[in-house]
Amino acid sequence: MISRRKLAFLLSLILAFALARAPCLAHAALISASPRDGETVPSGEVVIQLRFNSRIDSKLSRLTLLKAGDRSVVQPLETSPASEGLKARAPDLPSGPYTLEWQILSLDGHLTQGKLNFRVER
Ligand SMILES: [Cu+2]
Repeated sequence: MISRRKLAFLLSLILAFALARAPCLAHAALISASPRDGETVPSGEVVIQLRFNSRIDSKLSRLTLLKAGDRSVVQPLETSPASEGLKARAPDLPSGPYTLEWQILSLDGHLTQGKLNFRVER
């Protein structure tokens, strides 16, 4: 028969393990994006909107828009909080391929990042 002390130790191990893993279930994953990856949008102002599956810290999250060919930063994007996500406006984008890189801090303190490509055409 297993002693109480051993049982308590085992239970605390299991609990510690569960707690250590739990926060990682909550970090932010992209659930929708506008423009979508691979989308072609008309030239002019492009409104960028990303939504995640959990709440994020919008002050410590950032979006970077790059010209896909030479990877030059188009301009610093001003982001504003949207519902569980981020919003930004890129005024007057000329035609061409672009890459949007995002780096998000979720409220559990984990950083996630990713990117998507879209095209601007007149
Ligand atoms: Cu996490």
